[in-house]
Amino acid sequence: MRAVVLISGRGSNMEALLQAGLPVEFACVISNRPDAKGLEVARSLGVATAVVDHRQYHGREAFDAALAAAIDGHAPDLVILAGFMRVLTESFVRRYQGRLINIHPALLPAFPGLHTHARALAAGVRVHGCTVHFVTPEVDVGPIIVQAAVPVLAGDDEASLSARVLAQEHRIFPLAVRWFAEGRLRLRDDGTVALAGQSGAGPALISPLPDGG
Ligand code: NHR
Ligand code: GAR
Repeated sequence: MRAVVLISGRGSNMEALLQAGLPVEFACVISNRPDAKGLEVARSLGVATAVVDHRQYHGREAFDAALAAAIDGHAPDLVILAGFMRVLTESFVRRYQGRLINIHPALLPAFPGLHTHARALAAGVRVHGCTVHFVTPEVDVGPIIVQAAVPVLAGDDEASLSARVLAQEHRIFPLAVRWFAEGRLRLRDDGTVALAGQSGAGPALISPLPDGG
């Protein structure tokens, strides 16, 4: 299985994927920002990198066409958005339907879009988290593959909450990619997720815990 990872910044999710010992050949890490820190991390791990700078293109269609050309040179089975910050056009998404996944820093369908941790704090939710999903043309509504929940604690700010969520992102993203690489995960034609070999229900997260809990 061959994968291409798209990033825009720090690249900690990308690094978690590269370091997870997955049965995946990471052919290339591509950033839309030349200064993305994740590019250096990828190189230091021996993975090829490329930049497709969105500022060099007039309009999303032209950028996405250049991005697709860079991706298709590697003939990937899976294209992974790992902190990739540009909304993709419908034609781009359709080209990679069923082999394009994203990690979103919220429990979708709550808090799609940007600034999810600040919005979760403002809403007063007691449970927050992250979601891996197949990408569809409409942003952040694609079929959900796996989610992890964390408590929102008294005194949390954006930094503390995002760090707690990020630790779970680094667990569930490699898990989802492993399922895909093992042929256990696919997007059905009806838009639902098929995952083979799932065992029984795990523990529940209750936040805040009742007194004495
Ligand atoms: N594209 C499609 N068509 N569908 C999705 O589900 C996508 C997508 C592209 C990216 C990631 C997503 C997230 O997890 C993602 C999912 C960027 C924006 C955004 O508004 C929104 C959602 C996501 C990523 N980006 C601004 C834009 O104008 C730029 C913001 C910036 O550069 O900082 O593209 O949250
Ligand atoms: C992650 O929290 C990821 O879920 C989020 O940005 C961070 C990237 O960190 N993605 C988005 O907000 C997509 N719009 P990373 O570069 O260290 O993986």
